[in-house]
Amino acid sequence: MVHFSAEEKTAVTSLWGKVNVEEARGEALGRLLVVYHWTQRFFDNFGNLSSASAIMGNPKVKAHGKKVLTSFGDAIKNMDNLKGVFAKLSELHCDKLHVDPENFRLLGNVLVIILASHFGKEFTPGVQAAWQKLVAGVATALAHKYH
Ligand code: HEG
Repeated sequence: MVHFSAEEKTAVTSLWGKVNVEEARGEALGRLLVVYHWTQRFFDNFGNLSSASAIMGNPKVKAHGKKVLTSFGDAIKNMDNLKGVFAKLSELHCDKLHVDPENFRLLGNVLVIILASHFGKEFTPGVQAAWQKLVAGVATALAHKYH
């Protein structure tokens, strides 16, 4: 189980406090679908995903992106218990959605890139290290119930 120091927790929490989830909602999921286009196959009921601008403007991408980011926010409140936070979602993604867990890592890295571009100098190497650890922990926790 990953362990976060007090400094790492502060680094993650203080940056997350400045993220406007409503504004950023479709950004990470949308970019995942653009960059790693094969991930679109999980969202075949989402309508128009035919171009980068269609994806980024798609209301279903935004709505689902908000769910994913909100779920990240829950993780940030429970960094000592990521496996517990994601136990149910891990079962869902494995048994019902059949999402390859590699995609959780890709999404985490996309999120880190967005934070880096948004926060610039504030996203110091130390802050980045804490975030990379968090997204890796989330991906591991989401993959934990896979069989
Ligand atoms: Mg998943 C549903 C969280 C990555 C594909 N995802 C959900 C839901 C949450 C969630 C909270 C809603 C569950 C519910 O309705 O009960 N997802 C979540 C997180 C991450 C993630 C925190 C972070 C890494 N999901 C992810 C990835 C894919 C994916 C990488 C595919 C590439 N998720 C997926 C699909 C659904 C959910 C297909 C069902 C969407 C729907 O039809 O409503």
